[in-house]
Amino acid sequence: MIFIKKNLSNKKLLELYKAMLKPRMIEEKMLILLRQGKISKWFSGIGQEAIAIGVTAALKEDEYILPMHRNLGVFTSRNIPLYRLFAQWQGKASGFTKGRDRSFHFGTQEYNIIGMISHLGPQLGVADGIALGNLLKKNNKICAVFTGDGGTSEGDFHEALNVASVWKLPVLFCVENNGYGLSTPTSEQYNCKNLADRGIGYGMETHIIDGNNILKLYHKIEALAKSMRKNPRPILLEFKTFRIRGHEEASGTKYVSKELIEDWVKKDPLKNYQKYLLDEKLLSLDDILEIKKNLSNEIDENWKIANEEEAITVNVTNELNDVFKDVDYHKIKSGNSVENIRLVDAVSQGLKQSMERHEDLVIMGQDIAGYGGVFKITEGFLEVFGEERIRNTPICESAIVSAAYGLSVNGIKSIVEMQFSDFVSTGFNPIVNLLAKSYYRWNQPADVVIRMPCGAGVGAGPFHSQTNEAWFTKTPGLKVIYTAFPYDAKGLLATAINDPNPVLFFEHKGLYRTIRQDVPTEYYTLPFGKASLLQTGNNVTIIAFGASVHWALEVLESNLDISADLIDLRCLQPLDTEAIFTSVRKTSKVIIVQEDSLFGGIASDISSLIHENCFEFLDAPVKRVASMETPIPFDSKLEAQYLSKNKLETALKELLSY
Ligand SMILES: Cc1ncc(C[n+]2csc(CCOP(=O)(O)OP(=O)(O)O)c2C)c(N)n1
Repeated sequence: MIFIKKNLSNKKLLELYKAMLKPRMIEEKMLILLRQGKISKWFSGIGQEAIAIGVTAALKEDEYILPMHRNLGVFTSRNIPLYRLFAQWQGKASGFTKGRDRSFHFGTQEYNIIGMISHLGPQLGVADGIALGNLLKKNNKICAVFTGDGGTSEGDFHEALNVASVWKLPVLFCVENNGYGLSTPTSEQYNCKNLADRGIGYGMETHIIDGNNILKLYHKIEALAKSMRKNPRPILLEFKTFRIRGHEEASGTKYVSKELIEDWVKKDPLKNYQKYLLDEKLLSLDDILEIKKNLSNEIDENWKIANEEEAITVNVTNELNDVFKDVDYHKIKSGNSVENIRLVDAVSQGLKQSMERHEDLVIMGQDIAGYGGVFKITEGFLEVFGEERIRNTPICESAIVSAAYGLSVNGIKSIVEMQFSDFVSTGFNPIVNLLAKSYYRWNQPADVVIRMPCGAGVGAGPFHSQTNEAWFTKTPGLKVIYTAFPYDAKGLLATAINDPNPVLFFEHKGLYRTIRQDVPTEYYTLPFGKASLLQTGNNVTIIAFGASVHWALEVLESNLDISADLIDLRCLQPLDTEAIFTSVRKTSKVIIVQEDSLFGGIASDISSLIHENCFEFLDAPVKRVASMETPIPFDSKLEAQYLSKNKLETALKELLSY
């Protein structure tokens, strides 16, 4: 292996050596501790250290790095006290996740490191968001994100590269091609010559780098980083290296030929570099002993601290309190002037006023800029707020949701418009795994609102008419709002945007242009978790949300003899259980109507809550009314048959006569 020092000082050369030695020695210790059962799984990066060290050394300390599971060197290079890393691996309080997540699944704003979620790919979109934040702040910073060769097969990789290229985001995409993804060799992972070639398809600068030669690697990345800071753009780097140990320690390396491993052991980045330093007389054998002794002491002392730390205290309240970041809700009252507007106008007005209020708030979505969105909610926004804040996106929900999270990591609020709520399925993973779990895992808020135009009544068939709130209401960490009226939509949208937690904001598109109301013209907020009691009565409680509220109103209008409490939930998560229980205790009969099909919908959970909390007050079994157990069909007659709307009146009368 040939090393060329170019203009690097001897001090820098030695720093790079020590930086590579440190993770190597920590790993060697961890492998022993793993066998003793003192730490859980271990993903070895032995033989790949030069990449993490070279990249981290080339970036500035205040530039974000997004490492993967084999990049211990990123963490050690940022000088995280070792006892904190060790405590993290043991699930102790001095770690970074209060025992809630393992190994390298954490981030730390203190050290500008954003760790991975197990799903690998979303990491790349998060880097896009961080880089977008850097561009918007005009701070000339870049960021680096890692993935393995296996991870490049995920759609997220392709989406993230595409977005980065279209938006010219200063992201260094680092692919560590180490020959295997778990047991799968690269020949079964992809069918192109070099992974770097994939960048060409995205119009991106790419480089192939020897991942085991620290000096080549450092020189190259240092130069690229400088150039990216001046001329922001994404660059794809493929590092050729090899994973000489198993995927994780328990799984071994039976599927890899001994010869191949032996070949790569000869290319060990640390040993070869050490030899170079010895040959150049920059290092002596005594120096090595001394450096190793110091490192070994540091590791042992820190291990002792972590090992002696008590196990995490188990406390239910602590866990529940960390699902959401506390919100300091300020009610902002509306002025006196009102205007009679449609639901669609209320959403648009709410958005616009929040854009004025939060100067760096960004909206992202397909066709939302010049075109104004398919429902024209952001029409005219581009002219007022400019293309940096009103961002048309490529069709890639997953990368955009991940990027929204990255913006949040970088301190910027954002809103993502799903063109139709049905399409959220292709952005599902980052919502339920990245956004929803972030605060619980490492207290990093995901300050993102996802707008969800949903619902039936427009004859749009199985992929444009779903109401899919139940996909999210069951995931801890997400707030779910679903309004039926313009006044609520505008006020609750403002609250959703102020809230630092992830919010799914459902807007029923069948109501967009059919429901009007007097709505304050000025900005105002409404509190989450408060249902609204639309009508009061004594004989039955009707619980509804979204379009079903209007179905219930229609039924009550044509049956004036029915004395009912009508509750519009407005917020599904958090749910106003008090309003529900108070009403049920008064009326003793309850019907819950949802537009979604029955099984697994929120009506089922509300029904259970009522049974558990109000059983002795009930005069009849709780009735759920929901749509058919089929996908929602296109033809208007089929759609009408499918929808729960047509069953409500009969079910209500049956319940009343029970
Ligand atoms: C979406 C997803 N599928 C499967 C896995 C299981 N898994 C974890 S790591 C891994 C291999 C990753 O290979 P690569 O990206 O090449 O990284 P390496 O482990 O080689 O560093 C697999 C299959 C996962 N974590 N996430």
